[in-house]
Amino acid sequence: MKDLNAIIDKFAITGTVEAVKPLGNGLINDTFVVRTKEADAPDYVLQRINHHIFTDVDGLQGNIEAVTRHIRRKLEAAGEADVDRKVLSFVKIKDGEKTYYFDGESYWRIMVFIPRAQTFEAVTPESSLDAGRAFGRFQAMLVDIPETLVETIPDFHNMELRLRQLREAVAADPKGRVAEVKWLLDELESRAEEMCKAERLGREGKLPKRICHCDTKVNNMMFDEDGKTVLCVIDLDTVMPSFIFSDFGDFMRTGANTGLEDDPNLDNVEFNMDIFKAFTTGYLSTAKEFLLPVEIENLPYAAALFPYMQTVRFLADYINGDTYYKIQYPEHNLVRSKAQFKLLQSVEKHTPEMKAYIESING
Ligand code: GN1
Ligand code: MG
Repeated sequence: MKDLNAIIDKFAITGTVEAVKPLGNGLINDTFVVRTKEADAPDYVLQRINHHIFTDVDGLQGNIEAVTRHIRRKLEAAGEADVDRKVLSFVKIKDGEKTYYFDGESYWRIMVFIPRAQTFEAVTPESSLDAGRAFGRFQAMLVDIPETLVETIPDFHNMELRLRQLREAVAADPKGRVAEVKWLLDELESRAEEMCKAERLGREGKLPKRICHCDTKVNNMMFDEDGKTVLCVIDLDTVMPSFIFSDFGDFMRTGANTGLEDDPNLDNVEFNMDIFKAFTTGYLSTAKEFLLPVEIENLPYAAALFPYMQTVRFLADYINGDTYYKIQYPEHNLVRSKAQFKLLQSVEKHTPEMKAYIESING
C-alpha cells in the first residue's frame, strides 16, 4: 500500500493526521478514515478513485462539485441548520483548485468526515420513510442545476447495453462458465424485452432523464444519531442524468430485500412490501412536485428492473471471469446473481399489490 500520509499531505486539510484506517465496504473504490489530533479540526475521508471504472476523473469530480455546491446553496437558502452534515464537502489540493490528486498511478480525493453519523446495511419501515423523502428531495433539489453533468459511466443504467454486454460475455465464454448458468440466461432472456421498456419510452420522447444518484444502496445514506433521520446521501460518483427509476429501483433492490445482496440461502431473499410502502410514501411526498404520471406509474417496473439489471451485471462478470466487482470467493458473482434473481421473482409476485398501493396513495 502507498504511503497514505504523503498523499494526504497534498491536500489543504486542517489539523495533524493521527491515524488512517480502512472504512466501509464499497465494491469499487478504496476508502479510509483520516483521524486528526486536534479537537477543533475535522476528521476526513480519503478515497482512491477506481479510474479503470471511472475513466473521466476530471468530469466525475466536476459533477460532484457542481452537485454539492447546488445542494449547499439550496439548504442555506432554505435556512436549514447543520448544513455541513447535510451535504458533503471536498478538500482542494494545496497547489491548485482541483479536488483530486493524481500520484502518477492513482487518483485520490478527500472529503470532510461527517461526525456523529452512521450508515446501515438494512433499513426498517420507519427509516425507509425518511430515506424515501431524502432521495426524493435529492432529485428535487437537482431539477434546476445549471451545469450539464457528464455521464461518469456512459449508459450506466441502460438495460439494452447491459444485455448486450451479457450476450457478448456469453458469446466469448472465456472461462467456460456458460453451460452451468444456461437456465439463468434463459430466464433473463425471456424477460429482456419487457425490461428494456425505459429505453423505448425514452426514445419515444415520453420519459425524461433527470439528475439521479444512481447508486441508492441503503449503505449510501448517512443517518443521524437517532438512526432514522437521513442527513445526506453519499457516494456521489454515479450522480448523472438517468431515468428516475434508477434511484427508486436500486433502493428497493437493497432496502426491500429481506436477505443479503449475495445471500447464499435463497430462502432468506424476499421482497418486503412494508419497506416498499414506506419508501414509496416518503419518495412521492418530496418528488411528486416534478414527477410525470409515466414515472409514477412505472415505479413497480423500476422495482423489478434493478434486481434484473443486477442479475445481468453480476452474471456477465461471473462469465467474464470476475473482472469488475471485487469478490470474496470464486463463485461470489454467481451467488450474487442467483440472489438477485430470487429477489426479482419475489418482486414479480408483488407487482399487483405495488400498483394498487401507488394508486391508493397517489389519489
Ligand atoms: C457497485 O461501489 P458500490 O459498491 O457502491 C456498483 C453499483 C452496483 C453495486 C452492487 C460504479 O456499487 O452499480 O449496483 O456495486 N457501482 C458501479 O452492489 O458499478
Ligand atoms: Mg457505496
